[in-house]
Amino acid sequence: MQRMDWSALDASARTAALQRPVQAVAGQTRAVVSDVIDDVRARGDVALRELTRRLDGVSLSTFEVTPEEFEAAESAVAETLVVAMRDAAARIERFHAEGMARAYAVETAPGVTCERVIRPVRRVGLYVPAGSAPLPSTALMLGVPAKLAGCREVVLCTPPRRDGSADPAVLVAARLTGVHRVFKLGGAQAIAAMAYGTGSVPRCDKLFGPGNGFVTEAKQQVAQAGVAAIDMPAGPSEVLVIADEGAEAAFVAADLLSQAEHGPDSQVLLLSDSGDLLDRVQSELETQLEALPRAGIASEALAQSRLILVDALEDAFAISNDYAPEHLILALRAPRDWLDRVEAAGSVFLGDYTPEALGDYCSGTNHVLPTAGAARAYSGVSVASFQNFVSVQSATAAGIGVIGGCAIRLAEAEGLEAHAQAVRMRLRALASQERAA
Ligand code: HSO
Ligand code: ZN
Repeated sequence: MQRMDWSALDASARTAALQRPVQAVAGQTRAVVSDVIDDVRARGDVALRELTRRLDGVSLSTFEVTPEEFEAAESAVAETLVVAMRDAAARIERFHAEGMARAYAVETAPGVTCERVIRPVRRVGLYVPAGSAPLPSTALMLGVPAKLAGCREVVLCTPPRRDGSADPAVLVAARLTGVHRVFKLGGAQAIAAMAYGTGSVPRCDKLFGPGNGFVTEAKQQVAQAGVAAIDMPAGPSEVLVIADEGAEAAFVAADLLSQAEHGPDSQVLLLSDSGDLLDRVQSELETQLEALPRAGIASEALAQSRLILVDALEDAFAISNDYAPEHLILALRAPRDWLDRVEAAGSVFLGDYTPEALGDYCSGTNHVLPTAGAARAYSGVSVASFQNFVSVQSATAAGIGVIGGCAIRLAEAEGLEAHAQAVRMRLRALASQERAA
């Protein structure tokens, strides 16, 4: 853990303190991913079989999860977990449904109506990682909004295990949310399959979900090629905690560790105006870390973490807004009073009893969030991520009579005569109809 005093740092030390670990997508990763994509594109399922054998160490003749496999998964998953997933899905649905955009219509001039109608993205591809830990919660976070949007075909890929099966909890979560088809495919090959389509995997219009460096790179490459849209560039998970003197050190440490255990490249920052709180958190981190099954991973992440002393909480918010964390925890005595100061963050957690883990799993908000500072301009996944907004307009004869002149003047200013003509022609037709009448 690196401990620093913000007021003692010069500008370049401050920049360095907020630097995320460079996601050096080595040129090699880029090349490997582009080879995989080309191969899947050219040889479809044959390539998928070879790649799955080589990269996941398992020979599969078919990839799609069968009804029998779903049933087996259902009996393999403990009832208590099924209940928890159902419970979580219901709250995620509640929150996301409430935030759905609505269609609307407004008369912008007499006889001119402008509308917005909403259509689901037709075919969407969800990626649920299973690398260091299978994440059934991610299947819920993607499956629920896809269902609310009404996507016609929801496809999900998750890597096969050595024995050729998929993680049963992921399958149960997928079924719970109404995902239509699940494929046992992982890595860049899964992304390529959903982007280009193969004999067995349908081509998807938009791809969603987190993944390792290869998955993220593959998403970026297919998006760049204009083959499929993607939700957002998703990097390693991160949390920034702002805590005051009165914060519970054990709680703060536990939150930092729950982020750190995600991966060695997880980002963990703590800002406080109390040196005493920082001391207490530091010692809590040491004790709690020892007892964690994933202590190895967490301690690697913690080595990169920073505990920063600030002169005043206002400074902490300024730093946080520059950093734009994926998760922002306000371990403050009056957290809501500070909310207006938050300009950029993926998801905010208020007070001592709102750990990030609640949002990760079951409070209702989404956990697929912008990382690496993308929160400055991107939002987390929502129902809108699975929808297209289409504008519709209609003008009556009276309507074009009211606003036609406006269009003609702008078209003339732009030197676009055909535009002006398209309007003038109608105005003339109306004038002659009127004369005839
Ligand atoms: N904190 C992760 C999501 C997650 N946590 C899944 C547990 N499971 C990124 O927001
Ligand atoms: Zn998490």
